[in-house]
Amino acid sequence: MVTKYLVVLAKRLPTSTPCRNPFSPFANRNLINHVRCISTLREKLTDLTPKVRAFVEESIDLCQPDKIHICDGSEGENNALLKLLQQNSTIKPLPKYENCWLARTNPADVARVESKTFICTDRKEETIPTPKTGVKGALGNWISPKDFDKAIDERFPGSMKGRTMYVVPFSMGPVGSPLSKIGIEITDSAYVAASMRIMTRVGTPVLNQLKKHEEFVECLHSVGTPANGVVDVPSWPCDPERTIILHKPADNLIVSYGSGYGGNSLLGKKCFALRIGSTIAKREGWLAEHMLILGITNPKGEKKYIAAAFPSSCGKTNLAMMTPSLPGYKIECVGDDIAWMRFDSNGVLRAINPENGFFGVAPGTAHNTNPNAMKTIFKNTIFTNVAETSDGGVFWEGLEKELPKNVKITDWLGRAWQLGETKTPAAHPNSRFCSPAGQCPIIDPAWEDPKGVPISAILFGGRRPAGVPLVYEALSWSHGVFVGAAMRSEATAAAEFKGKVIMHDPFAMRPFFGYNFGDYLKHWLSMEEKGQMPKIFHVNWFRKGSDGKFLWPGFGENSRVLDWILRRIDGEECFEETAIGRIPAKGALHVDGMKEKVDLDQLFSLPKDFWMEEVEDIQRYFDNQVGNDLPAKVAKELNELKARVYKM
Ligand code: GTP
Ligand code: SPV
Ligand code: MN
Repeated sequence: MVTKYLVVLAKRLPTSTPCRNPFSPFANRNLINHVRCISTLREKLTDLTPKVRAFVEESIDLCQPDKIHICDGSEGENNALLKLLQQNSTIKPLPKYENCWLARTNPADVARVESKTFICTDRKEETIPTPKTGVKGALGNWISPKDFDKAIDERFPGSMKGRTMYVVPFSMGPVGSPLSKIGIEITDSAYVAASMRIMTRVGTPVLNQLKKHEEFVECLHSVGTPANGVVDVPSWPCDPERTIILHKPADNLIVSYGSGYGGNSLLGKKCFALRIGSTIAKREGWLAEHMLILGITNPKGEKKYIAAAFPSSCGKTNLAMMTPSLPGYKIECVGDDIAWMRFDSNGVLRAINPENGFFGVAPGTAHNTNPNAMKTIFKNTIFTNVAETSDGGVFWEGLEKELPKNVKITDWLGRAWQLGETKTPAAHPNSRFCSPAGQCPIIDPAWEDPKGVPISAILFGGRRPAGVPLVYEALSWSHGVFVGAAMRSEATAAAEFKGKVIMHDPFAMRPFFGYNFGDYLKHWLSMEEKGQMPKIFHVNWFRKGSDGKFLWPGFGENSRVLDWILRRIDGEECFEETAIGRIPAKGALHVDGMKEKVDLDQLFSLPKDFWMEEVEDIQRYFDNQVGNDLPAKVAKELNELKARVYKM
């Protein structure tokens, strides 16, 4: 069934065209007819600005879709997309909530695939540092221009046959803000079109903006079809074997094939806002980072903004929406995943959240951990790969205590699942909610301020089960840059890694660098010359005791750490010097009134043998992965840390 919203172009076709209904499912039966339809359509693309039109036409030539739909971003259009997705069984309604939907993917398409993500530059060294001979690089994947073209040639010709091509004009950041950037995503996935509408600002206002300034990032996406032509899961077509995600910074171009999931397909997010974004930021002198942005008001009514980089699935959404347990504090959310930061004319570092929604990890989200997320996600939300309850709701690990009595659960694979019985998880560990940011009850009043918000502190952090204290402060900007460079974290389900291995993830950007990490470090170091730099801290909510349990309760209690950080920003002498940086002085961390008794000695202990190994590991990592691209200042910071650790 074709609704009026899916035929915006057809309406404008003269009735005497050779193909009377180019949107009919049968229009493509006859190839000549099809070509005529498309060429007729082409004439009707005249509303588009020349560059957009050229991009759409090229994509039509390459992918040969049956239909084209230019997204206007309207409510009606969204309803039509959702209806179509239901007809195709890609989503089903969740009647327990308001306008909420459950999507189940092909089980082979559940997370980002870092091993198949490439950056294309003429020279390899522009993209990745040269690893030591015999060592495999782990700071991104490079592809040559020749292989880039080949990868496209092998996958895209005819990839949209029988499908609709959606043209999604989107703005990263408020439409028209000088800090915002525009993209056009061409996709054959209605799920992607519907999700992009939540995650970014889409539609006609963006096309109008392009009439003023025609610059945009070209994003081409196809879920593809396996080489043997067999689509395993018709409701979720994809081609996991041949999935590839390509970026060409020199052309502001992103090309993604084979996956419909998350960062692989919602191209505004990691591909544009981080990988292409970081290359634009380098050129223009600003920062595009994998960071949440929060506003925090202390009991005296003083408000500051903090940005924090934690690797995927390591707590950004939770911190950004936190309900502080410490009395008198208020947290407001600007963004939960990406920050674009630049200096204003007064030398103040200001950040915007380029996104418009949250693509958040579902498992672990509950009233006791993240009540603000719970108040955000039960309307106008697309859930993906969570479990389903017989009363038309959702379920995932962490919601056990909130489960109504007598409901039956169906897991993310569609199988019956029983609490306490079934051994496999009900929801996929990387299952997600996709919700409009404006629905968050604590969204910051300035979250769409085109000027951005002033940043007073930058936090780095990760999952470190041993050795790394709850919080420490860097000694200087360059020490802070070193701390970011030396970040490590336990692998999570957000990408294809298996097991709890501790991986290096500098700046939480390892999967998202758009250019050589050594140059990225130089860029960060150079920021100091441009304005007032925020203080840098490292936090770790995930240290474990000898019993294997977390030593720190986390979530709302993390406000106690933010309180100490704010006092440090204000210059309070509430710290103690250690070999690795400044930690709270005895009694300086406000732990009064905590429900759980916390072993602060363990939480802040700095075992010498652990740190001796840690500095050696960082040295090895820098030697193996960054080599000659490591800035001397960062090498010097490591040497100084080593010297301090040896003296511990
Ligand atoms: P991406 O969206 O992948 O970038 O992840 P994220 O960094 O936003 O992580 P998120 O806040 O979604 O948290 C991921 C998981 O970590 C969830 O299961 C959370 O419940 C859990 N988590 C978050 N904060 C804390 C914390 O302070 N302590 C503990 N123990 N777990 C936490
Ligand atoms: C992440 O992996 O850091 C995410 C999810 O935020 S995705 O959109 O899939 O990249
Ligand atoms: Mn993320």
